[in-house]
Amino acid sequence: MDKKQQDQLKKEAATKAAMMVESGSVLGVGTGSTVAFFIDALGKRKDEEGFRLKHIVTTSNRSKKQLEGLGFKVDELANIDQADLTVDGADRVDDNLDGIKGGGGALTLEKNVAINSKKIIWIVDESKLVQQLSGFPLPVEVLPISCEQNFKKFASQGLKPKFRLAEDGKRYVTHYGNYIIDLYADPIPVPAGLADYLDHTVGVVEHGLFLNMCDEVIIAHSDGTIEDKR
Ligand code: ABF
Repeated sequence: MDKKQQDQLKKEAATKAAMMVESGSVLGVGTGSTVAFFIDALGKRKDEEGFRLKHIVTTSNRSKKQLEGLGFKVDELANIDQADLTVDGADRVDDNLDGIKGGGGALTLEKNVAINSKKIIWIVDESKLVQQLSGFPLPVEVLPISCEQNFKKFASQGLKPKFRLAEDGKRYVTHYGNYIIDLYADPIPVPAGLADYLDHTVGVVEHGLFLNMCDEVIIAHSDGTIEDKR
């Protein structure tokens, strides 16, 4: 599938999700190229008679800028109680609707928005679907103060860690001033076990395993069909 075809699939999934947003609701908007198409489609809904959103929160400055460019006012997560619906992308989704997210480095805010959402929809093209979470390194946001120790721990566990690098070749620094260690152990045999290990590792801020969180995945298939998986 070439990029043009993949973009078309992303756009189709994104447009379907945009039509599911209820006027007057509190909306969470994620990050990524598929979500960028979702934001464009949301912008078209602004022209609908009476369509308005009570609040919008988002998971990255990139999405915030795109939303504001379309005339939407974006709030901070701390200023709302819960989102009625959050629409986001994902790097991999398995048969249980568990996912790997954070390829774009926004995993910490993504998970904080997700956990404070009544409903979560992921929008993906079929290339993201896997039977077992695999095929994509697992991002782990770590505090700089103990990153070397944690790197060694991950290596000793056979998790094949690599510090994520920015374009200048230096360590990528997240919005919160932390580093990201990507774990290349593949596949992830027991996602819940690894998530529990990471959740209890001092110095880990957040990781990209989003388990038992997603309610529905809208999948655009290369045969032109759009699948709603719940
Ligand atoms: C975001 O969606 C990230 O978690 C993930 O990296 C990204 C995938 O975006 P794309 O649609 O560009 O593949 O939420």
